[in-house]
Amino acid sequence: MAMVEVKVPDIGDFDEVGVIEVLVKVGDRIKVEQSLVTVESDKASMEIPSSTAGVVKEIKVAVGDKVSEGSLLVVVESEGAAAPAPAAAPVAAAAAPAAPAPAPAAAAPAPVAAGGSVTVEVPDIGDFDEVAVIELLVKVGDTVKVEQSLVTVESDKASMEIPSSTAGVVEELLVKIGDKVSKGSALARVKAAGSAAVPVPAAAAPAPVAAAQAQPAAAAAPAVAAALPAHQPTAPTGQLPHASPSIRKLARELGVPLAEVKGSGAKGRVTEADLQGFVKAVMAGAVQTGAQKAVAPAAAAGGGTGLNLLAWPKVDFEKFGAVERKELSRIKKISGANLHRNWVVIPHVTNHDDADITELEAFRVQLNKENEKAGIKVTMLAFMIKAAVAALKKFPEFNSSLDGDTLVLKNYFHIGFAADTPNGLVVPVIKDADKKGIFQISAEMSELAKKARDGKLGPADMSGGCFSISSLGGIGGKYFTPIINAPEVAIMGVCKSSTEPVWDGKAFVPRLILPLSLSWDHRVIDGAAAARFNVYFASLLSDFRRIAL
Ligand code: CAO
Repeated sequence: MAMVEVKVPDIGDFDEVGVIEVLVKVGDRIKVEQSLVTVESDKASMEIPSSTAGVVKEIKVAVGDKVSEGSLLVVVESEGAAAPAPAAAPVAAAAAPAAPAPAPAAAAPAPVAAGGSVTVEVPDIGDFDEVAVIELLVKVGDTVKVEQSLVTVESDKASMEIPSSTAGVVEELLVKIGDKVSKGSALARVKAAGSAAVPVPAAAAPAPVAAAQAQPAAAAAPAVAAALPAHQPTAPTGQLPHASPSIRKLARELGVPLAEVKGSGAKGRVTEADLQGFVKAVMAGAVQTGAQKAVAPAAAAGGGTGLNLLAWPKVDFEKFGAVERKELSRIKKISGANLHRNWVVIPHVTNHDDADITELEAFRVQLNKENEKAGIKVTMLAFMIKAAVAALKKFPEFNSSLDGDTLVLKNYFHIGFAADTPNGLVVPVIKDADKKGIFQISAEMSELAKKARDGKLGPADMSGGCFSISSLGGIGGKYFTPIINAPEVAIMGVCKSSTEPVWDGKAFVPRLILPLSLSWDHRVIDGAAAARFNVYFASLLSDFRRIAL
């Protein structure tokens, strides 16, 4: 058994390229041609294979290291011939799965056509001959820069993006997906930028570079697993996602775990639209990345923005006693994902205050007595919905949503109320509460609460809310910190009223006190405004006549 140093072979234009994945670990038994690391330039990624079969004894590179031809990658205890092979030779002989980046040499001649149009052709792409176009990266009308990739081509071992030799506007695409191209094939007609089309001279033409291609059958094919927001390569899982270098790069920039994206392109290839769809679904809470599911997002290496959390504790509960396992309800899964996002994304602050509802409660009881026969029961929540409308009118920033850096101020007053159901929490919305009286609000609330308990609420019943109230008053408690129901910017939490001694200036008198907890988004609302909102809201409940002022 001999120790063999496996080094980076001649990889053409790949010089000082970053290692983005280490695909093996110490102790792994590897074959000749098995990929060891993935490196990446700004245009392409490539896997570097082993020239030797054996057991990995040492790994000499880490993610982030820069490597060039001759850089030492791993030390392998060879299982073959005892003599260690010289660095470049075995790798070259090993028929690297990723074709080495061809030299740019003869760039697309880019002849100038009449009217300033340039035909961009396939330059010398080395071993790539009669390769299929698998992706069109631009469309007619797009403005392209020099070196911007126009198409991706693919051989059976690698994929490569072919860049434009000319800046300008794409007038016509001369290839379609599936076409076979070789050196000199016309790719696109580009109306050159500026008055005259100046083709890039051959020597200055950009070099297409090769990209490692998925080897689905290979045992050691890596998975590019990343967590939003940080990329964290993981151990090989057996399947490298099919994607062009630009898509891989975009995925890494966005922190998208490419291995989790379902590809809609040929052979399951991940397209830009697939990536966008995945990101949208994650942001909407409809999909969770593997890392999110594990509640341990990978930390951005030294970036300071990742949640560098410990892995979620994995406990063998059965060891301590009998347990039962119960799948979360559909509502819990959906509301949980939404609450988690809101809690993590929104800088919440909660202000607590009290409202003296002695007179209002007496009025409510009297109203219910008078209207017993009508069958509509009025609870404190209906008054709070009206008070919320009045407070939103007085403090309009509480009736808003953030849209990037823009505040969307609403001129309507739809108030949501949290309803507890056997399957979990839902928030039906009383629409246009400003136009409705206490009885109508009470009737609608009881109808919506029944629908909620029966699991019959539709999306229309729960959308469009401006502000929410979460009342635990029927249950108990003092104060709590409700989570804002995004994209709303504030929520009022209410607990059970109780009779308390209150100093009236001369003596302690018994008063009915309602505890209020207002959570607000500190990106939109300031503490002083929140305190004023609470004071005003409480003053309305203390003397409901003020609502008419
Ligand atoms: N203080 C004291 N008593 C209160 C009260 C308060 N703040 N609010 C309500 N009550 C009383 C009511 O008057 C009623 O008493 P009676 O039966 O003697 O008349 C009793 O509590 C039950 O009220 P209710 O809960 O049926 O009615 P509501 O209008 O107050 O609330 C609803 C309706 C659907 C919001 C409520 O049933 C509910 O689901 N609350 C839970 C909301 C929740 O889970 N929030 C937490 C979200 S964060 O996880």
